[in-house]
Amino acid sequence: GRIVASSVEQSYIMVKPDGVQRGLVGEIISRFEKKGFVLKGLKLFQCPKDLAEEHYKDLKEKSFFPGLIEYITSGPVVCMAWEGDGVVASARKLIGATNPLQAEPGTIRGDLAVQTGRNVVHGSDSPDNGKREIDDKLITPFLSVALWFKEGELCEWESVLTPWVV
Ligand code: RTP
Repeated sequence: GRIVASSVEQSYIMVKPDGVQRGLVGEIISRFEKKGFVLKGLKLFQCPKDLAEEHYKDLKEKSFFPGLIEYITSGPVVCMAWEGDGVVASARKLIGATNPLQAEPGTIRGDLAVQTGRNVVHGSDSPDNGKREIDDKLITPFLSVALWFKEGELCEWESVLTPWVV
């Protein structure tokens, strides 16, 4: 297998350890499936400390950083690559505000969580970060530096949603 450079927007969505422990994996996947985005990568994964630190490096100076790293590495996460036009911004809306108490009902965090430090899911905050987190081949064609997926872990496939949804 190989990582196929995709011109379509992708968002890295991750069920955090609390979401896995609480049995919310199916519920969370279901929301992205029903919306009409296309799943290109999926795995259960124990995140090592150095990867958690790299993923959240912009938050390094925050007081909550050590607790955040401990949380993300405290048990397996579910790593997903979802594809579609506008998927990054749309996924942020489906996920809801960072603080689940401020997240609207109907969003994942609004429906399923109460604490910022246990907010069950991550979504890329920009298309460029989607590439950094899933598949960086478009930015650096000869060197894959994507954070969460390796060669052969993404599938290039045509969904039957095309052309009815996508
Ligand atoms: P994410 O990256 O996980 O999708 O979350 P986000 O964009 O909504 O929020 P961000 O500001 O990037 O923060 C990343 C994660 O750090 C934890 N956090 N804890 N205790 C706190 O005040 C605090 N603030 C943020 C959350 O798990 C948040 O999702």
